[in-house]
This record gives sequence, structure tokens and C-alpha cells, in this order.
Amino acid sequence: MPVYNHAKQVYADWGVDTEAAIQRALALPISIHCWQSDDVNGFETHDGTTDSGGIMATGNYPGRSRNGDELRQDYDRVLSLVPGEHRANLHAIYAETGGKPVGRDELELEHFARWIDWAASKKIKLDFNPTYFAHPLAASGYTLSHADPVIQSFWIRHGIVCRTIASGMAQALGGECVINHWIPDGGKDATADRWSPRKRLVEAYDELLNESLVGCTDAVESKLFGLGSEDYVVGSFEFYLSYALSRKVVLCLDMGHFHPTESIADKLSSIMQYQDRLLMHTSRPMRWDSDHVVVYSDDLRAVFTELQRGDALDRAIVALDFFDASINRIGAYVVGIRATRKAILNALLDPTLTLQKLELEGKNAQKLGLMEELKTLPFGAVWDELCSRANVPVGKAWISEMECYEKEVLSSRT
Ligand SMILES: [Mn+2]
Repeated sequence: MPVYNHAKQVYADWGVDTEAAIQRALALPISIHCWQSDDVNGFETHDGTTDSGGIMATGNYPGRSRNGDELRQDYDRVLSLVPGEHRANLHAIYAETGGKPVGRDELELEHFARWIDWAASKKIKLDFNPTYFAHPLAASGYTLSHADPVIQSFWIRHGIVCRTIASGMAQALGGECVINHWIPDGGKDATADRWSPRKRLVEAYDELLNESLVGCTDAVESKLFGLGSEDYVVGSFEFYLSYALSRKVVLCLDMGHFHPTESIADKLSSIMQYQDRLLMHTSRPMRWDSDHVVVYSDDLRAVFTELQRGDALDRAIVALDFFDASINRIGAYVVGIRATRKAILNALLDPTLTLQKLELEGKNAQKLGLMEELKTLPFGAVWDELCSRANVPVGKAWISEMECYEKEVLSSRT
């Protein structure tokens, strides 16, 4: 392609190999969350509560998936529109129990048999998440840190069965299954005891993570605040940073779980001095943890550029976490996944050594100048080439495919 050949030459003049960048960008797995397809509803028969533990998908655009078959149908279409290596990320509430109510603390691998069969047929791996929210026993706002040992132990048992399921998924599909633990626990206002819940949370995790399971990679995810936990979140950043370091589990950073002006990118070179791996949830907060669809923003580029500059891309586990119920959900997926892959490619095209050398030599105007020029290099041509090689639509061509799918499939879901 002449446009790509020109771009390849332009980057070569900067000392950047576009061929190597395309190959590496395609190979880095992105774990696609299942919950954008159905607005975090899940397949359980709820007994009364729709409380979702401080997260909320707003909007009522038609066409959300209503069962496993529809969700997998959505996955299939999405996977045909996005380039590169992918994984599928499930929550426990996406168990398929054949209509039989099964307690969260009684879930078994067999309830995910259809997911495993599907993943095997697609040659993709599964990741997993316990669902510590949207449940009557989470209605108080506390789960693993609950003061009532009966409720706390229910959630510990849920964590344990989920780890067993994750290990089973890993063994069935090969490789590892990353299981991410996020809890909504916290207080709305003027919390008088911020100590006891955190002490109980340490004890709960120590119990549920006690056993080492084949293929099960545990991660823990912090948060700043949630709906109903504005004043106090038990699992804060400091809590989990310390927990992950002392217990040797993976830390998860969600781009929506920090102060709006806080740079997640700047944390990476600190945390990764001590942590081998890091789970990144790409999300887009708008004024708060709003979980907007990820776009190709400065924040997203900064995260992946920072990982590349530290030669740490291979130590990052990349997963998506957003949900917008107000737009076509296939479109939401494709925009977020392609934006994340673009940011990975952009990072791999960074002339890191050149920039770092100028900085070391004190040539900071030259460095700033190059960084500005970098912004208008023909990145789009390299991105199009990546899509073309992955046999997915180039440029905006995916939009008409989304529209076809809406007409043929989504419009009949009423
Ligand atoms: Mn997250």
C-alpha cells in the first residue's frame, strides 16, 4: 500500500520500525469485558435487589443481550471488527444454570461450560471476576469487610468458588485465567470507623486467597469512591497497593478509579519497580467514575506510552472496563477496543531512545520539538495497515457493519 510505504519510511527516519510495531501491537492480548453487551445485568434470577454496588449503566438503547447465546453472538460480531489478540472477561453473574437458582457461593465450573466451549471454538482464553455486588447480601454496602461474620463468610465462599472456577477455565483452555477482585464496600457519609472494615478485609482476602490454584492469577482493584460510598471506600488505592505488595498478588489500576486530574500513567514507573505485573482496566471517567466508552485520548495514550518507555508492555495485563447503555453496544465495544489497540500501536511507534537521549544531554527544546512533531506523523496509515493485515475493516468501514447487525439482529431483541 503506497500510503503505508510512505508512513513506514517516515517512521524509519525517526529510527522506528513500523513492521515490528504492528506485529507486537497485534500480539498483545486485550481482554474484552462481557458486561457492555447487557448493561451489567447478568443472567441471575434476582430476588428483589437491583442495587449494583455503586456502578450504574445509564441509557436504554434497544438491543441489549438477554442471555448467553445473545451475548456470545455479540462477541462474535465484535471480534470480527477489531484487530489483534483478544480474551473474554466474564463476571460470576454470567453463569448459565439452566434456569435453576444457584447461590453465588455454590457456583461451579459446569455453570460456565457453555462459555468454555465457545472460547475453545474461538481459540480465545477466559478471564473472570467474582460478583461482589447486585445481591441482597450486598445491600448494606459491605461484603468482604462486613461486620456480620455470616455475611462476610458468604462473600468469602463466593470468592473461593470463583477462584476454583477460574482455575478450571485456565486448565480447560490452557494458560492462565486472570481473576480480578473488586468490592463495592464503603460508607456514604461521616464514617466513624474506617479501621475495622479494612482489618476485616485483610483477613477476608487472606482466607480466600490462601490456596494457590493452578492457572489462577489473582488481581485486586482499588477505587476512590462509588455511588453510596462517597465518603469512604474500604478497598482504597493505598489499601490494595500495600495488600498486593505484601501478598504477592497483581494490582489492578482502573483509569476511572482516581481523582479526575490524577495521572494514572505517572503511577506505573513507581508501582512497577516493585510489581512484576499490573492489570490495567481501560475506562474513561467523565467528571467521575462514569465508565464512558474508551476513546483514543491523551490519558489512554499516556498510559501505554509510559508502559512502552519502561519496556513494561509485556508485564501489563490489558482489560477493558466500561459500559454505556445509551448507544449501540456493538459500537461501544468496537470504539473502546480499537482505541485501546491504537494506543498500544502508538506507544510502540514512540522513538523512546531518541527522546530519552536528548533529555539526558539536556537538549530539552529539541526533545519538546520532536514530541510536537511526533503528533502529526502519519500514524493513521500504520493503523490502517494493522487493521488490513488482521483482516478487519479498515477506517470507518466497521460502522456500516454495525448498522447491518443492528438491523438484522439487535432490532429483534425487544
Ligand atoms: Mn475496573
